[in-house]
Amino acid sequence: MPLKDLETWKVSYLQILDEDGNVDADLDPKFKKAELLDMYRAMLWGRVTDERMLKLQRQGRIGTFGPSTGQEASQIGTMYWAGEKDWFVGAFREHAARLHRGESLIRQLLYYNGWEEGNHNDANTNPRNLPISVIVGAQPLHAVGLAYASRLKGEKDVCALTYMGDGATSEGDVHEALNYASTWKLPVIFVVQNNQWAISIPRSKQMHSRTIAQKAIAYDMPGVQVDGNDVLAVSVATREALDRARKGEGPTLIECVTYRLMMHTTADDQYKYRSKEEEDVWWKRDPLVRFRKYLTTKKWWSDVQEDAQQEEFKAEMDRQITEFEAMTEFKMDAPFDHVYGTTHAVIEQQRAEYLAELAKEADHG
Ligand SMILES: Cc1ncc(C[n+]2csc(CCOP(=O)(O)OP(=O)(O)O)c2C)c(N)n1
Ligand SMILES: [Mg+2]
Repeated sequence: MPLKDLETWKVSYLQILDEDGNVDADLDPKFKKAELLDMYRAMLWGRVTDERMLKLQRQGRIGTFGPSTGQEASQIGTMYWAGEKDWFVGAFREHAARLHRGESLIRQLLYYNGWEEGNHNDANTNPRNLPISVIVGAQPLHAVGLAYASRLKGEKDVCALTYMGDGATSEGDVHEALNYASTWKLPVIFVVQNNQWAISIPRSKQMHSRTIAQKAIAYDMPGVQVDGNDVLAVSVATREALDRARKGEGPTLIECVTYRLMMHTTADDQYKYRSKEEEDVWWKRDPLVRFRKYLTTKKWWSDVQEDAQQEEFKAEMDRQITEFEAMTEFKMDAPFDHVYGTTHAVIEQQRAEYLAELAKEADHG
């Protein structure tokens, strides 16, 4: 049947910094040395704290934790360029991004020990950071609502950056969010961290689409696939998306192709469903290693600086962990505070029963 083409589409891919630390000269964004070093330190802080959290979990000092090792370029390459007024609407695997956005390690320790206090922004935290949220795919709708509200309030230049995994893009909520953002031309950046797995389900069993970036086409918004282990590519895509959003040109979807180098969470054994060999391939693409190679070649970073930085980070981690472990004052009934926006008789009754139970336990020593 002879049909007329109404539109044809393409999906673009961006890589600037390859696995060996070489930069494509034509695409080099030529960021300032200070910016590059800042980004590297932020990625390293994310990595070393992630590794320490895993150890703490194995020692029984924190509860279940979902590591972000391997995804630092996707997280810092996006979050680094966000402004104070922008909304950060993360999910549950944005450890590095959260720390960069000013959340303390103590806050993470609180959260992963089950204290409600780990959900609260303190005086030092940007009030536009939303707390950790484990509901797969729920966050993009929140980002859309916040971007819409910011516009209604007449705020200028405000964007919402929201994060999700490859698995989350199979959720209806994500598509509603994409549709609303596109229809209302909202300043939202959808960051998909395609880390190849949704717990034990590989991307190939999750969707037939060859890319996640192409899902943007259905909503007529720009979508791009980037090497998510290349902080320069992620940065360039993010800056373009922020620019467009601030000019009133609407949302963007950025698919960061990356890999979850560790287990899904500490409650998971990834070798039940994938091989060590597969992981080895991705360790060679480690976002930190290639970035460090690049900085070292430029003579902007050295082994001596690396060692000194690691020492400084270790001391800072020790300090925050000690401070956290000395904390004793927690609000035991905090989980009852936010079930509804206002007090509710049944919840208050349950709160009273719970507190009475705790008091009884305390009496029995
Ligand atoms: C609505 C909902 N369904 C199921 C779960 C259980 N769950 C937690 S993480 C996860 C997989 C998410 O995969 P992906 O979106 O790729 O993110 P990743 O864990 O790889 O970062 C699932 C199914 C959940 N938290 N929320
Ligand atoms: Mg995933």
